[in-house]
Amino acid sequence: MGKEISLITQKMCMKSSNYKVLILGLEGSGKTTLFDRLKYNEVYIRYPTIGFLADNIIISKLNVTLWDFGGNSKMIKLWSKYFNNTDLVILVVDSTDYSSNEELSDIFTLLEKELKNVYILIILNKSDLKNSMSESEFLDYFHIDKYNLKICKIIRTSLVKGTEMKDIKKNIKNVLKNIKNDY
Ligand SMILES: Nc1nc2c(ncn2[C@@H]2O[C@H](COP(=O)(O)OP(=O)(O)OP(=O)(O)O)[C@@H](O)[C@H]2O)c(=O)[nH]1
Ligand SMILES: [Mg+2]
Repeated sequence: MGKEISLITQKMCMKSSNYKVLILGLEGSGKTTLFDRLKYNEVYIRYPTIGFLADNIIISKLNVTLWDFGGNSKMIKLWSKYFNNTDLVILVVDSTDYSSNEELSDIFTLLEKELKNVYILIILNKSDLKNSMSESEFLDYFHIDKYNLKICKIIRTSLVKGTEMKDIKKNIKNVLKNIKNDY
């Protein structure tokens, strides 16, 4: 009994001290731009990510290990090796990209299969560009309702301009705090 209580306490401490958040999405969608916004509140000129970046950051007083993966097809095949113990997925979508139907569909299928109990925050990025789709256009165009995904929120934003960052952080915090309360 004592041992069980101590294990539960350990688990609570672990959860409250560190959360694992993955940033996923196709190449060029803006994952590293989001990583930089969350870590530095700045954007930098970046090359396509080879492999991944991972760093500990504080989001609304929560300790988060943020993983930013390269979105090229070779790397996507390796993503699932890093899925263990994920608390939240942030999926970044280029809202001007109407041509990646198949690739995005593969990602939705992967998430549905490998991370079925994990919340997904969708960032509909590049809203500053004129052919950027709205949230409802996105839902229709990619037939999102056919996937069994735990989408907690869709936020349309321009990460280069830094719009909606407060809302993004608030939603990350809300999902993570609820995970802690599940124990
Ligand atoms: N216009 C516009 N460009 C953006 C926005 N967000 C990111 N970009 C640009 O899109 C390009 C790709 O951004 P990254 O953040 O490197 O994309 P990524 O998803 O990390 O790409 P990979 O690492 O190759 O998978 C860069 O030139 C960014 O400046 C945005 O909101 N609007
Ligand atoms: Mg990148």
